Amino acid sequence: MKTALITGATSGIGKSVAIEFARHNINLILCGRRQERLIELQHQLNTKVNVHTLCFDVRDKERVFAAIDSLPAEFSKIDILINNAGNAHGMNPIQTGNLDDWDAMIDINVKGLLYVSKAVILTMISNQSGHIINIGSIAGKEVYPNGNVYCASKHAVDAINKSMQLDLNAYGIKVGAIHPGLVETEFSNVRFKGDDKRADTVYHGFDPLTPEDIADIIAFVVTRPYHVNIADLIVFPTAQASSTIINKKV
Ligand code: NDP
Ligand code: 8X3
Repeated sequence: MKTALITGATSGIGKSVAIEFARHNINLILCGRRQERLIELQHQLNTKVNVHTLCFDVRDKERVFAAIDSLPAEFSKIDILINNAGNAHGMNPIQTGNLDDWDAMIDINVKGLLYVSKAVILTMISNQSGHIINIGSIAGKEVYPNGNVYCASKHAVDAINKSMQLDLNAYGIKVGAIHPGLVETEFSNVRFKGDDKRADTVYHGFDPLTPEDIADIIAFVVTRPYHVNIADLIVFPTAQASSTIINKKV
């Protein structure tokens, strides 16, 4: 049986990937900061597969390496890494952007992804195998008004994904990115700092993607034969044509 480490497994896309992977008999290392949610999901899934939880903030590099070092032997061979933890914080024009929001997006979406990857890649290299999936975004392929630093962080994920493909090619490690458009999760609640009414309007008037849609695609990606690597994939809801062109019915 394979083992997957999923960051951001307490909510949204990461949580749905955990549930979908359990259906595919993939053992799970669930990561996030909200311990109670990790434990709840562990209880939900551990009748199907082995589940271990790691509670850490991806910004804290010592904690990242210590957490991955602490894995019990049966979880220490990580076959699949889902680099999913991340969020947008705020949505302002560049001239009025909040510096703490900028730090959060760069520190979590970019540096956090790098720390976790480094810790896991070392073991993948010694195993000469592994599969890394980086969750980018359509915001990593284009920019939109007031998206500035979030878009920059996801453009960085796109570049890191491509760089990993080059650097890890010699080790038999698969690397690919999934770039979703609008997925209804807690993403906009976080972006708008708990203004749930504003968050809801993002997904009004059309059928957004669900986190289960993305999990279904990720399960397909990780179950391809070894010689097949899905390297870069943009996924939109049908109503979406770009970050700003959405066919809303209201
Ligand atoms: P959610 O807000 O529902 O989930 C975000 C997850 O990231 C949570 O599990 C959260 O866990 C974790 N996380 C956030 N900050 C940290 C941190 N500092 N340390 C550790 N974990 C952290 O949003 P989504 O599921 O939508 O987002 C998942 C990924 O998908 C993100 O990278 C996002 O950018 C990307 N994405 C989302 C889209 C969308 O429309 N929703 C579209 C395209 C990409 P906890 O708070 O417990 O730490
Ligand atoms: C999340 C999608 O369009 O809000 O990455 O940036 S968007």
